[in-house]
Amino acid sequence: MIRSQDFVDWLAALGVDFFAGVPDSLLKPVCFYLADHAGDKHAVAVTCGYHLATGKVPLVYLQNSGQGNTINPLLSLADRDVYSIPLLLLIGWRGEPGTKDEPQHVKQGKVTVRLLEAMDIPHRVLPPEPEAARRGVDELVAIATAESRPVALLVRKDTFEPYKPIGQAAADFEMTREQAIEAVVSALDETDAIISTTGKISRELYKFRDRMGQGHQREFLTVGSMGHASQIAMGIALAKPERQVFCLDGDGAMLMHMGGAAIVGAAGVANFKHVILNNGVHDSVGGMTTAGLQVSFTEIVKACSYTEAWRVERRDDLAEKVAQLRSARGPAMLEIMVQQGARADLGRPKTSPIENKTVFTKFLSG
Ligand SMILES: Cc1ncc(C[n+]2csc(CCOP(=O)(O)OP(=O)(O)O)c2C)c(N)n1
Repeated sequence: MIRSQDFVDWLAALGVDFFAGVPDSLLKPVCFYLADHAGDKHAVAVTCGYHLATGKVPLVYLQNSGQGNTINPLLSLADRDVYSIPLLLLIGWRGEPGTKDEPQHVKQGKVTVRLLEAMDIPHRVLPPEPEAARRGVDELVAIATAESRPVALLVRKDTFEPYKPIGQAAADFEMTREQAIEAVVSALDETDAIISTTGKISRELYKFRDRMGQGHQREFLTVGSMGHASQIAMGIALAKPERQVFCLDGDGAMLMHMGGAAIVGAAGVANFKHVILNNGVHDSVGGMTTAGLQVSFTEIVKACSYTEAWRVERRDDLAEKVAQLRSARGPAMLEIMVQQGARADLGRPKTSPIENKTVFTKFLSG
């Protein structure tokens, strides 16, 4: 396995000293190491800017599910046919054929290499043996530099040694995310629909329903497609104006596609109710910091024409706020500040996405 510090040192020796991206669990050690030692920034275009200002080759880290998000800046900005910008992509390869992974990773895993080929991006798998890995890094950075183009390293599970972060101070909020989800869901009506975001929020919702023996028909678990839950909710809310539609969102997911708030606000969807569970981290992939505690989601959505937005920290205040959210004319939002972390035995949905869709659409049509 590779030590994150060695990996970053090899890159530094090649002049690669700027890093940006969205974390992935396969890249957890290196993401935390970078957060401790290099700060955190956001993805392809920011690295292109860094290159323009320095001439250096920056690194972008991402889960392969983020390939779609990067296609546009890679092909219409960094590509040799446009501005020809050298970048090193470090891609966590979830759903690699032959490995067992969650349903949302299967298709993406199959097409990861084909997408890189279609985009004409030289790539290789990062070997776990340090010497071979270093040679691979050297060769790829040499190609990126000589040909002034993006190149990619694919990272399999257990390529990096675990790394214990030093610089992350967890926010000290009273509620756990699980407690907040239970309080929100318990206050809803039988007819209300819930669209939950990617990661542990959906897993905790699923577990809660299991524990209560309530079935899973009232929620759509957005297991992949991070950042898109609110738009799914908006589509449903528009089509089913008689129903209250709740989106359970994370701060990381909200930040990833925050433009959605403007669409929701401008459309004035009265039955759209947005709940943001803000822990200031990407908890589901290990807890790397987001900008969630440095922005005001309530001010943002109000500026996007949501009718109401509240922020709640205390467990005792939550029930009243959920009731207000439910009865408000939307689009309205409740931001709930929650602790980082989840229970150790948190499971995953036992039903498939298609089964989820089938029972949910039946519920919606009822
Ligand atoms: C495009 C993309 N990049 C990365 C991931 C990996 N991923 C899954 S959940 C998650 C974190 C979500 O953070 P947040 O919305 O704040 O919710 P939390 O996990 O903190 O509850 C990430 C980064 C992904 N699913 N999609």
